[in-house]
Amino acid sequence: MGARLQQVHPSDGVEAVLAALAADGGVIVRDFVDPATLQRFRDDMVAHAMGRPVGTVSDSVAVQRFWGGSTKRFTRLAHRSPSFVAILTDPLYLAVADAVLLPHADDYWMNTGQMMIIGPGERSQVLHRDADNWPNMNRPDGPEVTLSCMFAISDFTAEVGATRVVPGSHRWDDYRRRATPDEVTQAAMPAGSGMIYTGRVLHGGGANSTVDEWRYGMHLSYVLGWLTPEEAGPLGTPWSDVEHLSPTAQRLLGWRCSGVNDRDGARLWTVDYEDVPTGLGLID
Ligand SMILES: O=C(O)CCC(=O)C(=O)O
Ligand SMILES: [Fe+2]
Repeated sequence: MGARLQQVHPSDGVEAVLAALAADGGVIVRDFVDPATLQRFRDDMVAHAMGRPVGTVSDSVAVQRFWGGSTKRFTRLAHRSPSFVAILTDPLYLAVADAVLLPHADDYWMNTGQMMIIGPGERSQVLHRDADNWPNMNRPDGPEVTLSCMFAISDFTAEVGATRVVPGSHRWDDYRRRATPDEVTQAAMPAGSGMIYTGRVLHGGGANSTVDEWRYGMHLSYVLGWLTPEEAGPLGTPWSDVEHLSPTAQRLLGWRCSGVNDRDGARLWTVDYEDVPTGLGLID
């Protein structure tokens, strides 16, 4: 039998997600986002994607290849859609992140929330591990540093570029090894599903062989609180965007400092920012 990912439902509970994640490095959660939130978020993303260019402004050929020449990407999702925060603070996703990341840090925060809208004609992305962002962290005996989910905002099919995944590759002894074609599967799933995956599993965007369909994917990842996230959260989501949000959402978006549970008094990511009420901002 070829490579495949397991599928679970939120009602199966966090233990079912963790078991599949431990075995395969990735797991599809069906009906992850409720239909009303999905509809509102998709409408906001379609509006933002309109008129946006494909590709990247970077001069680096490596970045251009990774980014995709026919793919639209953008971040600042909490700023662009009020519906984003419900997904960011989803109780099941946070329970999985607690189990995977809290053994290695007092807290974690958003790494990035990024739309990955793969357009017609896009080639498949290089297979990679997201923990590559942090040098020396991506190794077989390394700690879990990041947890990601690729949410299907539109239906993910093989033709439209569903994420390619190599189940079990997080458990390989040698991370330099390349996957053989029969070890690769695709996270085909209906809109509203999400594929949760560890930073140590090989994966990459799929090729879009359609002539006129765009794959709306939303990558949302968390990273240990003592590592620098990919996205500069507070620069993209000003205080006026987050002041009415819960402390959890503020922390995930980088508006609270890291290490607050650490009894030795250490703090990371502090600032003395006068527009933020004392006790609520980064100094808390
Ligand atoms: O678009 C996808 O399905 C995955 C993209 C990805 O893994 C990345 O850009 O890091
Ligand atoms: Fe990735």
